[in-house]
Amino acid sequence: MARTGEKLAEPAALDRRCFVDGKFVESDERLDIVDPATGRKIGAAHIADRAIVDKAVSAARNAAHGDWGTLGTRERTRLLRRVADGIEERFEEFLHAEISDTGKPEETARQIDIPRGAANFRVFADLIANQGAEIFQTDTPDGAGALNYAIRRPLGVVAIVCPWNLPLLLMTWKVAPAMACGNAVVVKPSEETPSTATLLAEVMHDAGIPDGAFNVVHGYGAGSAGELLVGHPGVDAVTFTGETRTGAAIQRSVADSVKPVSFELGGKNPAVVFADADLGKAVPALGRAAFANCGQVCLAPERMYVERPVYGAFVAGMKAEAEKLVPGSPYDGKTTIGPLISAAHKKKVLDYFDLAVEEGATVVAGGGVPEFGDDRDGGYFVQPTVWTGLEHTARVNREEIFGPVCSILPFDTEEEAVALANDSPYGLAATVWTENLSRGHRAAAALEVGITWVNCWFLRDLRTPFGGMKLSGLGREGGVHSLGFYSELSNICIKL
Ligand code: NAD
Ligand code: 6OD
Repeated sequence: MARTGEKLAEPAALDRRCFVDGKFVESDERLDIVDPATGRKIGAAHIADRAIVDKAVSAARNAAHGDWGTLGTRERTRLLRRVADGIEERFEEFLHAEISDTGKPEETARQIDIPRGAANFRVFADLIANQGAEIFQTDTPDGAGALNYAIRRPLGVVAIVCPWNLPLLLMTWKVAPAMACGNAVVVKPSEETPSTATLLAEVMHDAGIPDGAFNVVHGYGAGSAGELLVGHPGVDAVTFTGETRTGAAIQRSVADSVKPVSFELGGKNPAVVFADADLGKAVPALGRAAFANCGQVCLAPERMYVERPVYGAFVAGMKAEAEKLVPGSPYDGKTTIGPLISAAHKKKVLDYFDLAVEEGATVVAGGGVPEFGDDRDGGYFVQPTVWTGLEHTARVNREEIFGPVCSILPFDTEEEAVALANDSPYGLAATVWTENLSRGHRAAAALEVGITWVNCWFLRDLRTPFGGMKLSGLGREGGVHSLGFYSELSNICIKL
C-alpha cells in the first residue's frame, strides 16, 4: 500500500467500458481520458449510444421489478455494506483511478473522496435498516377505529447524472440512497471522469448485487448519453449534480413526462468574517475552503466579506495561504494543489482572471499560470488567486468561476454583511466567522443558503439536509430527505 508522500505508480492506459445488466459492454465510439496534470491522453471511455442506453434502462427496469426491487431490506442493506467493504478493499485502485482522471493531490483523494465513497453506502444502509413508520389510531363513527400508516415504495429506475469535481463521492452520495430504497440505477458519470464509476461496477458485481440494479453509461451530456438517459421513457426519476444551466436543460428534457427531479447545482458562496473572529483559525480554514481541490468544490467561498478593522490582516493572511500552496503532479507527495480538470475549464478560469483585472481588481496573489519547465506545463494549472478592490456588483463577484480564487471585500455592519452575502442569484452555502454566538445564530438564520457553517467549512452529518436555494438547486438530499426523494409514500388505512 502506497503511503502518503510516496510516489504512486502512474496508471496504465485506461479503457473504461459501459456496464449494463451485469456485463461490461463496448461501443464503437470513444472519448479521450486526459491526465489534467500533463494534458496527455491516458485512455478512453466507450460512449453509450441509444441502443446501449436503452439496454441499460431496460435492465434496470427488470431489476427494479425483479431481483433487486423485491429483495427484503435486510438482504439489500447487507449487499450495500458489502459494496462499502469492496471499495475499501480496493482503496488503492479507486485512489489511482480518481487521481488519474482528476489530477487532484493524492492526500485529498485519500482523506476525502474514497473514504466518503464507502461511507455513503454504510450511512444509507443503516438509515434504511433502522427506519420506523408512523402509525395513527383513528376514530371511526362505529367506534371500531382504523389504523392509518404509510409505506415507502421505490420509484423504479433512477437516472443519476454526475459532475467531475468529486466523482466517486458525489456519485455514491446518490447511488447509495437510491439503491437502499430499492431502486435500480443508471449512472452517467462526467465525460471527464469515467473511471471510478467503472470500478464501482466491478465492486457491485463482486458484492453480489443482482444484474441490472447498477448500470453505467459513459458519454457526453447534450446530444449524447446524458440527454438520452434523462429523457428516456423508462426512467422514473432523475437526480443531477452539476451546473445550473445543465439543470435547466435537464428540466426541459423531462418536462413532458413529469418525472421527479433532484438538482444540486452551482454556487457563488459568501464567507463573512467579523472583527471578533479568531483569525488564527479563520484564515487557514478559508484558505483551505477557497483552494482545496483547486477551488473546484461547489461549496467553496469565492467572495469573502470582512469587517473593516480586520480587513488588512485578513487579506495578508489569505495572500500567505495562496502563496504557500505547492502546485504539481498528484503523484508527487509535496504537491498541495493540483490542476484544473480540463483545457476548456482552464480557459474559462483564465478568462475570469482577465475580467477581474478589467473590472478593477488588485491582484494580491497569483493571477497567472505556474511554470515548471517540464511536462506539467502541458497540464491545466493556474495559480491560486486573491483579489481585492472589486465592486460587489462586478461579474467576478456574481458568476461562479469554480477555480482557486477569492475576492475580498470590506463591510462595516452585520446588516450590510448579510445583505451583501444574500445579494446573489445563487444560494448554496455560506461560512460565517465570529466568536459571538448570538451573532453566529442570527447571521446563519438570515443567510439565504442551503447550509451555513459557523467557524467551520465542509463539515456535515450525512443525516442532515443538503441542497441549495435560488439557482443552486431543487430539493434536499441527506438522511431521511434522501429517502423522501428516492421513494414514494403509499398511505394505507385499515378499518378495524
Ligand atoms: P455540468 O453541468 O457541465 O455536467 C454535469 C453532468 O451533466 C455531466 O455528466 C454532463 O455530461 C451532464 N450533462 C451535460 N448536459 C446534459 C444534458 N443536456 N442532459 C443530460 N446530462 C447532461 O457540470 P460539471 O462541469 O461536470 O460540474 C461543475 C458544476 O457542478 C459547477 O457548477 C458546480 O457548482 C456544480 N456542482 C454542484 C454541486 C452541489 O452539490 N450543488 C456539487 C458539485 C458540483
Ligand atoms: O458532501 C456532500 O454530500 C456533497 N454533496 C458535497 C458537495 C460538494 C460540491 O462540490
